[in-house]
Amino acid sequence: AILGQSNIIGKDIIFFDTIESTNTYAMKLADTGCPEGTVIIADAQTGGKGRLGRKWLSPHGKNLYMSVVLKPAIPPKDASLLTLMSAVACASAIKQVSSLHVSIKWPNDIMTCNKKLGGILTEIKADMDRIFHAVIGIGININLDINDIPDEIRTTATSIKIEQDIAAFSRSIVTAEIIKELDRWYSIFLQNRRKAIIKEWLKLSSTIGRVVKVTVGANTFTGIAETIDEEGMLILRLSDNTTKKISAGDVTILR
Ligand code: BT5
Repeated sequence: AILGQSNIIGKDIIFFDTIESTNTYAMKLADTGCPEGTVIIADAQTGGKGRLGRKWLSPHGKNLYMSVVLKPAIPPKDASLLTLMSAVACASAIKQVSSLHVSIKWPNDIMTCNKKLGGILTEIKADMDRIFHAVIGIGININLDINDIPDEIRTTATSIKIEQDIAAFSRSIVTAEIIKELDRWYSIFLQNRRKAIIKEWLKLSSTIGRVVKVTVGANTFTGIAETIDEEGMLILRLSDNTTKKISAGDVTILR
């Protein structure tokens, strides 16, 4: 084995022209049994998914829509660490191949210039004690044009092409670098070096230290995003000086 590589992710890559959702397909494939590290990539998704039943804009031939099957022997409560690890891998990869300033907004947003460049959707199949398999879904806007973006997200979404103001950016270069970085960070994850993942996440984060509003279902909490804990939970410092741990939610950076 090569040092710093798990050599697990991307040994098998399955390409589709059009698919409903690479995540949905990968979850089904994992159910029937496939090697860990199997990657599903599609040129277009007809039912691209975000979190909580939201939709992911997935026009043909423009962006990266990818899912990775993992089988880590961890309890389900540690699944958020997989999201953080994947965000670190994606942000590092895009930084390396582009000239963009890339950051991570807790928990799953890949950001540049205060806009969303990509997102991660982690799905798991698990019982109370352990994960049977996890699917990491990665959507990165590469050659998305302004005209492709619907009004509702015109001010919040962007792409590498839009931000770099270039004719086109190579999807395969981004894809290959993300697979390489995921493989590297997954090997760190498997060595149980959680501190190293959290440390790199904090370095790449644009959330920590900011005043944020966090929406969790029908509730909103406003405070200073202080840090994340070993499980990837966001620690919010509220105005009454108490702290609140948040496991999932949507963050708006206020100042
Ligand atoms: C995410 O959800 O950010 C997770 C996105 C994961 C997409 C990948 S693509 C490959 C794999 N297969 C799938 O079916 N999904 C994964 P969330 O944080 O819930 O953000 C969703 C919200 O972002 C939407 O409600 C929109 O407001 C916005 N949005 C939708 N499409 C977008 C896009 N292409 N770029 C930027 N923002 C988008």
